[in-house]
Amino acid sequence: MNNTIISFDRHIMDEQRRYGGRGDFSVILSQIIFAAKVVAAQVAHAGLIEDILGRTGNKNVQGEEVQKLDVYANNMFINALNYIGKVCVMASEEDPDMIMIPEEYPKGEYVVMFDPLDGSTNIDVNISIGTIFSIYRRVTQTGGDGTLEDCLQPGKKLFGAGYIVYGSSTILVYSTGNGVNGFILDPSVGEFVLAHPNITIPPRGTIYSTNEGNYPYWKPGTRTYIDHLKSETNILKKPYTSRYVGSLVADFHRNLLKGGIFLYPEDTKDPKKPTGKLRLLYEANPLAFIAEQAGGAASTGYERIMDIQPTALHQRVPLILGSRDDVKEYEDFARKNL
Ligand code: AHM
Ligand code: MG
Repeated sequence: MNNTIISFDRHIMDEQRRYGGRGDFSVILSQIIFAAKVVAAQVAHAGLIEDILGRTGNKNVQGEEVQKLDVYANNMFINALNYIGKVCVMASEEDPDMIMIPEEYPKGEYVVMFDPLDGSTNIDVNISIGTIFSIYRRVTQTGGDGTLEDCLQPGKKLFGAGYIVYGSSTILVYSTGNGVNGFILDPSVGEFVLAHPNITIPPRGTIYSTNEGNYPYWKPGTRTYIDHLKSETNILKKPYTSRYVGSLVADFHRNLLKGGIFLYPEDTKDPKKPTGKLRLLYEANPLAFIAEQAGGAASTGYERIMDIQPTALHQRVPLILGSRDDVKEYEDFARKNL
């Protein structure tokens, strides 16, 4: 029997030996892991701690209600990363502006962005939520504070990305551009251990995940596509299965392992400004990176997510994500828009 358990640290070290790389990056990842473990512990107790579960009454930059656990997670990730001397600037879905590194700490070579607690409307109903993170190399000069230019890089410049799902177990999935690996937090030893090596997403799935309540607001191409998936004339010759958790990380994670397509397409609720809901920097780009690394695809319906040049920190995009052939098929429907 082989007793070797591959811990996250060991995996990072193996990757560094195989592909080269600087220790800086593993320091950043270790800090993210530390914050994630603390958040996982808080999430597990959220039902018991009224103080954390209760709402703050504040609204976040998108005008949505912020719950205390979001604020807690946000602070946790900021405080785990701001003093290590490896990061020059951060940005979070929960903060309207860039998060600068305090004056007393050195500024590093990397930019870190995160959605500290994705799926926050699911916190108080005991459904999986998660954290999404992305890491870029800075493009401005070494030494000083990072700038907006460092934050507004297209996804194709990503250096690494990943997510954590706080669910029936805590799962970490990440990539540094050499494939995708998944780890489970073993609570008895407090370590993430390799559980899903070299994840690849099936090229075609049998699941679609979308908030179908938005059907009346969708463009004709999206409606026809979903009708097609539910028909017996699609490629499977039977209706796709519908699965929608409402936490992007959880929906994506399931589809990554089983194959499928996630859609938050543009809608016309505000006819003057048709748009998607999800954020390019904190949600779409990191998951697009993971999807592509696993052999899948990510698109707005019209263009590759990772090619988009961001223009604002909180820019929203339509997001179609998952199995390659399914995403491609959606693009065909979107283009015809019939
Ligand atoms: P959040 O980051 O504020 O939690 O919002 C993002 C979430 C995603 O996790 C999920 O895919 C989507 O919003 C669900 O939206 P809807 O309730 O409109 O279906
Ligand atoms: Mg989110």
